[in-house]
Amino acid sequence: MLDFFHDEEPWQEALAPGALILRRFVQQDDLVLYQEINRIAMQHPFIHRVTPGGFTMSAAMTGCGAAQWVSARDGYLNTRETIALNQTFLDLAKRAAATAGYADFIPDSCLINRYAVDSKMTLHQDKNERDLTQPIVSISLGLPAIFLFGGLMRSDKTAKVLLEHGDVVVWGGASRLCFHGILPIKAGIHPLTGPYRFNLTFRQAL
Ligand code: MD3
Ligand code: FE
Repeated sequence: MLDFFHDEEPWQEALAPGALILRRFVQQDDLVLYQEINRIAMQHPFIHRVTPGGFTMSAAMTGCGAAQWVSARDGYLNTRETIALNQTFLDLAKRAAATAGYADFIPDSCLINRYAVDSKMTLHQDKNERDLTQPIVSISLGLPAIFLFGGLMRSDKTAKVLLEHGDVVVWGGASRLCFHGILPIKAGIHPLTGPYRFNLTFRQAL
């Protein structure tokens, strides 16, 4: 949605080697993205998966594309009928990756996380994808979140980064295996998404 009162000129922030924040990159596309999330969720409702430690995750998950992430042990599986990655999603993810220097990013899957107030994501690494030379492109919509960005060991110190509506981050190269997480979402109401934050991550999973 183009909104002359609230739209800002996008800008970039280098976060770490291989990690680039594209602030407000999808600000104009927020409505179509949100509508597409809802369309996907009608077919594949958001579900709460269970961590390897046996804890139910507070963020709910759905997705589209070739495979869904099931668990750290099982990795990516095609457990539900495939919903094709639509062209809008693909174009945005590839444009973001190319902007960050990954011209040959070929995403096959999109995971969608939904955070209600107080939902969080514990520090973890994403390493179930087959080709770790491919980056991950993440899109934030709705309520803001404080993102924790660490190093290659869980015990490494973490930096806090605020991720806001319309922000995109490309994670590749030396950042691809860094530990990361999301602090509990603070109460609020976003004009588009209400009491939720959504995060879409585009990946080449298979
Ligand atoms: C850094 N999601 O789905 S997106 C996840 O906001 C996940 O829902 C968070 O971590 C969220 O796995 C963070 C940012 C992100 C995604 C993947 C990364 C950061 C990353 C992979 C490697 C390094
Ligand atoms: Fe992750």
